[in-house]
Amino acid sequence: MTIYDWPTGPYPARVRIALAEKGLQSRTRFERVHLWKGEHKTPAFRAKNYSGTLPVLELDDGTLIAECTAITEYLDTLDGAPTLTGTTPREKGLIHMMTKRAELELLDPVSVYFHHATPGLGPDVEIYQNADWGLHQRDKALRGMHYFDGILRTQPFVVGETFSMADITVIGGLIFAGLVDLPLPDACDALQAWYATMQERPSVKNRVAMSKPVAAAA
Ligand code: GTS
Repeated sequence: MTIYDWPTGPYPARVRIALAEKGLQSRTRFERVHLWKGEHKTPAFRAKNYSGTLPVLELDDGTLIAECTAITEYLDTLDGAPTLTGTTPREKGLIHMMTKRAELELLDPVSVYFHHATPGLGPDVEIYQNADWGLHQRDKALRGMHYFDGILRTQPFVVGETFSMADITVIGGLIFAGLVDLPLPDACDALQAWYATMQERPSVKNRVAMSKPVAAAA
């Protein structure tokens, strides 16, 4: 299977982390789509993903799956043994809810802040910007950090006792926040401690290097 992405992108990071957690790297090839050149907005790429965003998974039969949640669910059930999206109906419901909440309250607002209230991907790609909206979303993201800090004060992971897609989504939000110099508030010490632990996971640590070409044998 092929992943179309940009190695340092926060949304691509979510799928890279999921691939590593599932041990699926060796079955995956990466195709780089140059975000800063706007390659994700070309008609050719939009034919793969109408939304013009990364990442996109292409299966060997040509099936295209966009959206990090959809790709993660596909990868997680590929071997029939889900570890990231829950096994019981209760777990599945909670993980889906908290993943969506992490997108709505943290990751997507940071992304809107980047695209609207900073130069974003540059004038050729950012054809419409609204700085007020971007700053409003930055404040929403900061409130989201306080929310997840509260969650992580009483439990080791975003959904209880087990690492899941919801943790990966919060990690994506904090990766993006780091890239746009949006520091975690001092008061969010539980979130800071959790993130420090998450960054030690091999899946998180090695996510960018995952797609580096292997040097040819001499
Ligand atoms: N809802 C989508 C998903 O979950 O896959 C959002 C994907 C998304 O926004 N991806 C970013 C993108 O394509 C990639 S990155 O910013 O994390 O690298 N952004 C480019 C743009 O122009 O919106």
